[in-house]
Amino acid sequence: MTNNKAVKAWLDEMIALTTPDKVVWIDGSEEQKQALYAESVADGEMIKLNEEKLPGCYLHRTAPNDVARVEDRTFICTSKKEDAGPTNNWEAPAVMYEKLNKLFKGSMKGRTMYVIPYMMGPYGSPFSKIGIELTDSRYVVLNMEIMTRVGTKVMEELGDSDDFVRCLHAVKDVDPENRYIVHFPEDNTIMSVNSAYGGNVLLGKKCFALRIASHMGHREGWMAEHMLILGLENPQGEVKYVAAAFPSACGKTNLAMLIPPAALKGYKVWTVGDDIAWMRIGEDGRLWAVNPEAGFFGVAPGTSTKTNPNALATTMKNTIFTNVFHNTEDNTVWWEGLDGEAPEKGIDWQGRPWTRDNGEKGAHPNSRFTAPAAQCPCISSEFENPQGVPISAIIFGGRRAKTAPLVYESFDWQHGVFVGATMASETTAAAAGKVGVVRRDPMAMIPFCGYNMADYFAHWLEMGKKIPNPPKIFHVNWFRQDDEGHFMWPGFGDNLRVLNWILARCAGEADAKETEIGYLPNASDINIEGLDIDKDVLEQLLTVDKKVWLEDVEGQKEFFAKFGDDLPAAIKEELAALEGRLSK
Ligand code: GTP
Ligand code: SPV
Ligand code: MN
Repeated sequence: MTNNKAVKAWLDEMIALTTPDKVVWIDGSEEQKQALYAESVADGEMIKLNEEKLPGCYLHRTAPNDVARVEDRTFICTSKKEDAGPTNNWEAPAVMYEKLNKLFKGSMKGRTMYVIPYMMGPYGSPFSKIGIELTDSRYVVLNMEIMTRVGTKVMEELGDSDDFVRCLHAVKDVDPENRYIVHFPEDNTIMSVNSAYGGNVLLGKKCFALRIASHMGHREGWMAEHMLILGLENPQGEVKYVAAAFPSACGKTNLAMLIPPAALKGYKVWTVGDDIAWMRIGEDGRLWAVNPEAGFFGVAPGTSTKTNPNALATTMKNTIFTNVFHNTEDNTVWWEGLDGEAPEKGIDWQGRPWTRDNGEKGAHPNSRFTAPAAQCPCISSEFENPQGVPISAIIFGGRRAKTAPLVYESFDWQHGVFVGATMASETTAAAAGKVGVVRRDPMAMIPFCGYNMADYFAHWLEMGKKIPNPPKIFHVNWFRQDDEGHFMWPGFGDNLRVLNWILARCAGEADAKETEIGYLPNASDINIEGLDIDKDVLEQLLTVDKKVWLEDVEGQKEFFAKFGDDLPAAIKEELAALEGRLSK
């Protein structure tokens, strides 16, 4: 299938290691894809859903012990431990290769190896990079066909170059004790074994487009970030782009597709990306971004016609649903938070009979849809633009029941990097482990930074010096709660009210008050026309509680202490300055 010597040599080596019965190249054709779906259905790996209501849609269930990313089984294997840093699991490459080679040995015996050449980023773009994933999972192939650009065209783009990321995945027996998601950034290599779930196995996504790519970006002077990209069109028809980093299951897909509230007529949001942004400095001195992905791997629960109608519309055809509820009445799907009443009965995410009142979740909290971006009703006209889009504002945010106000603006780039570096958020079901625990998650990259995070902060600071017209940096929190545990801000479409303030600040057209943590809007600076919110509540959302913030500073210090002398001086400076302002 190829004359590329580097590809052939690597492929031969991996075939010798895993000994598949058959090797099938993925060409990207519709016929091959349909044949694979048909085989998956025949094997019971996928359930074909109602062709009338959900054409081209399928349901897949993973093993109950394999439903989220596994951060404690994820490794960055650089030759020096300090290059992986204190926030990543590390093992010496030679030791890890030996361990993995044992696990992969004969792992595809009796199975088919699929060879998936894929491109991250638009065709013909200076941003784009190529990977080849070898996998024995049809589920992976069919998801990669949606999430990335795959097939023969990619091999043509690669030509005889050896510049591709080598990705090997084997399902084995999904044994959690021997599950490994391993990155060798110095070798452009990723190896994943004993999982068959999403981010652990769709190696173009978090593994390549964030962990490996962040390492590349550090070396090559660009940025790979866990960010959505959206274009906000105002009533005059002008579009401005923002990129926003929120941790997993904290609202990127929702913000990227938001529908403006009725009172704000004439605004429109265009989606460029919902999870990952690759950003470079453009010739005009601004920061430009592309979405390297071609689809959305979105959280299903909570998605409804009220919260995210655009996501829902995107999933109405050609979509793979993973670990959602199977409504056997009409052979469709359901999840908690979807419109209307729950179905009376059906099959839950574990494949067990379920009734409305049995007290169990029908869909797993991290159940997902995989849908082609091109099907999104609000997909941006710039989605395939090889040059990307110019970014006016960068927004950081997380789930904070307390502490963080609705929105604030950093004083400048350096302070903005500090704001990103001190991000914290409550954990969610997107990763295995406890949910709802506040943890520090700088730039929403703690699970995804492919090198020492102290060097990552330094890279951000360095980029700021190199961008003649850098975006302004903001922080938002849609998840503040009152004493009864209710969300104080309506969120979703109404988040546009905050985006509008942000873009007005970028244009120098909005007021703010200077506080210890940055510039905050006055309550009167946020347009609440048509919104049923107490003035008091809005005031509370826009107040800085110095005592609570000083407690947070202690948490920041504790986190930064991990990095020892590697922590950039500018971050230490900002920390001392913040503490000084709060203590006054
Ligand atoms: P990943 O795909 O894991 O990276 O997640 P994400 O950041 O794209 O999160 P997503 O938009 O899928 O939202 C996750 C959950 O948060 C869903 O259940 C949403 O309904 C909920 N959510 C999103 N935006 C808001 C908001 O503004 N307010 C509230 N209260 N919930 C929100
Ligand atoms: C996330 O967890 O941030 C996701 C889903 O976007 S996964 O692809 O599993 O990483
Ligand atoms: Mn994500």
